[in-house]
Amino acid sequence: MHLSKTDPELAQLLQHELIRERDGLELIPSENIVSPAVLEALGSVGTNKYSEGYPGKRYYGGQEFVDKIESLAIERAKKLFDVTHANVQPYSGSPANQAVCFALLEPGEKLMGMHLLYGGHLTHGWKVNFSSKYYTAVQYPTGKDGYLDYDEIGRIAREEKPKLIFIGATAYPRIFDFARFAEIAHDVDAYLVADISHVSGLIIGGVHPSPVGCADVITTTTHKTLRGPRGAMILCNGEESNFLKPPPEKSRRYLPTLIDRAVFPGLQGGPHDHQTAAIAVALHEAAQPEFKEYAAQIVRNAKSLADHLLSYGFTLISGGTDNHMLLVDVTAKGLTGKIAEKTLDEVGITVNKNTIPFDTRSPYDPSGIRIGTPSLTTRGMKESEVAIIADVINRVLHHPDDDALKRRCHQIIKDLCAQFPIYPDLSYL
Ligand code: DSN
Repeated sequence: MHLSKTDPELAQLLQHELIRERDGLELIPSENIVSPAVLEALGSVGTNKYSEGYPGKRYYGGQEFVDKIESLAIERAKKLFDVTHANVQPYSGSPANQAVCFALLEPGEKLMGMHLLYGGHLTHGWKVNFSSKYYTAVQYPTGKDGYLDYDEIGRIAREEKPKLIFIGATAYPRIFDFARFAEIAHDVDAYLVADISHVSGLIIGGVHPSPVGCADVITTTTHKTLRGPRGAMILCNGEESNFLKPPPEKSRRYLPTLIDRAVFPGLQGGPHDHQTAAIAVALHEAAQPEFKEYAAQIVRNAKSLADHLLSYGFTLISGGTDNHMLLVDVTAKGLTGKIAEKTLDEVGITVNKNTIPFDTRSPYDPSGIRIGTPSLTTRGMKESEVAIIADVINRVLHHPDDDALKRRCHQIIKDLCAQFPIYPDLSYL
């Protein structure tokens, strides 16, 4: 109401985005649809406050309620992930990983992570990112079969002796063997950092193993399978020392203080208190029994989509999925990732083009697309709806130039979305 009066131009744009999300299927695996409660907390008065520091240790006054909000988020995170320390202030996943590197490495020291073009993340050592500009980065690929090759990763680690090893990915459809990575890291005396951004909701839901007990530090965004607002958390175990001074030793023992001091004042200024409030709500939602069923259904839907696409002759990297995402090599169908993304967009299905392991094409027009099920599962869709979606994907990707077919398919997707509405009471006009 206020928005449409104050800024009708912006209100109109938000309304268009709302309708786009309502009428279409978001199948980008890193996206989700937050609850109205999370949305409300995110749009709250928390945005007005400055709170440099941590609960009980702030540099500004007026923190009596913000301290409680942040403490609630911290306690919920600790309980849900079974760790003794949680920092909920990182603005998002990249700053969270940056803070961990800042906490544990000196400039120029060596880190190792999964190669971006094989499914890894920018912040795990990609050549144009801070993680390789300010540190020495070594990258590991997947094996030819699309799976992580733990023997090869161990060999690279022994040869390169990194001080920090990242495990985690943006495009990896299989389970991570955290215990195996812990052995590798232990062998070379490296810190192991598990970036569970993509699978944190699956871990909470009990359908993916947890890295707790294997990794020294865990980072996660809060907006993917965890279904919260944009943001991130850093989780670890250890003792806290006096926050105002560097810990007496830079060791695993004082990880909590090393991490906290790296986030603030090392890297960030004031936390986004509205975001922290919304993270607290999302963690509360993720602690409910229904969330376990949600996580299990995400995986069932992804496996079902994989089975359908395989039956239609599509090539899936690693031959299927264990989690919420599929990586499809569309070149076998005479397409490129860019064409497939655009074609699906035209029928109301949003995916993203993605490189595949050993890709010979450029990231701007790679060989693959990434498809994920967190968002359609939030809408309540199950295997029978997945069958309809798979059929549409199959038909349009076999006939990307058939406009009449695309119009029919777009209507099928719109009708499907109308049966599983999102934010029915919301309007920006
Ligand atoms: N951009 C995120 C993703 O799509 O996986 C990773 O940061």
